Amino acid sequence: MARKKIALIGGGQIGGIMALLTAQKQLGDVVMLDIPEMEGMVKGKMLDMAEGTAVGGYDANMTGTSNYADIEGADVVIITAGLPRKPGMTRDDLLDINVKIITNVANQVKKYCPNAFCIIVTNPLDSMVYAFRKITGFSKNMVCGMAGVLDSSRFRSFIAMELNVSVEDVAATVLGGHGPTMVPLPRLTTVGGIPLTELMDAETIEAISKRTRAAGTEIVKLLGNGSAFFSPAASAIEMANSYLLDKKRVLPVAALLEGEYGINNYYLGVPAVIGAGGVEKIIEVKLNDDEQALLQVSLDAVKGAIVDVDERI
Ligand code: TXD
Repeated sequence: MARKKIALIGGGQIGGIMALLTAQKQLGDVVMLDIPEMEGMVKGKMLDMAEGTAVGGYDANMTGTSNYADIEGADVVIITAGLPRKPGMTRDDLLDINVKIITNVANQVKKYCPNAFCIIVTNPLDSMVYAFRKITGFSKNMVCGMAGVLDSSRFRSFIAMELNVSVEDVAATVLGGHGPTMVPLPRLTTVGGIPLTELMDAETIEAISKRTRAAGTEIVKLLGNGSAFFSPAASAIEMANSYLLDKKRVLPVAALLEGEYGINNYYLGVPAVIGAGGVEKIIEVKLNDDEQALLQVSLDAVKGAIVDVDERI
């Protein structure tokens, strides 16, 4: 069987880690694309990685390019092209510049990879994935955004740290938009099958939820120049992995809602099954009134950004 082809659009911080993880997991060959001014950088980065495959013990062709013809026929396209946040910026501050970048990327992906499973990572996430879908017109199963896997990974990690247990045993989901209004769901979180609410007091749970909502900003402040990249890269590759291996993982992803959760025509984070059909199924969880109200607040925040996108494309 021929190797799969994974195209990474944007060869910066997240792109670099994704390329390495893709090769290490033997998911396929990697083509990393960036703007012409960065062609040397991505060619160098990928050559460096290719030269490490011998010691890493994995086989993958790893190439860098600024020519879209080189991504032709990719099975998966993961997009991080755009600017990241600097301290003091919100994700929405990136909208103006990143919507222009996503418009350009979407037109090229439409031309060269019409059958790819597309994962958008660029911020502001929920509106960039909406913009990408609007421009490409791709089927909704094949376009989704990465945010919930990262947000729930942060939530799970903080819970594991607090309880001093393996993070593997913490199952959780985070709904809503990728921003300060995201909705961690402690009521549905379990640790080794035991409800979190049995193991932790309400105050500690609230403190962990709060830290989760601000986790990206915490990293932006510490780094001083850019945003998180290890955990976002691992999260996007987990989604690609589930698609390529038809694992049918249940993962929180930004998916196009058409009536689910009472929401129509917006991308928002919800649990979904990711398999060979892409976003195969959105899972609708019955929320209580408080959770539904929080989801509504999150949706309202995303709606504002969508108005801005619709004005621009
Ligand atoms: O959960 C999430 N979705 C996120 C999203 C978590 C963390 C960061 N998230 C966002 O991902 C972040 O706010 C940014 O919008 C993207 C990419 O973050 P990264 O840290 O990888 O940014 P870099 O290192 O600046 O890399 C971006 C690359 C850089 O090399 C640019 O030259 C390139 O994008 N770029 C382009 N590539 C192709 N085509 C165009 N037009 C283009 N413009 C810039």
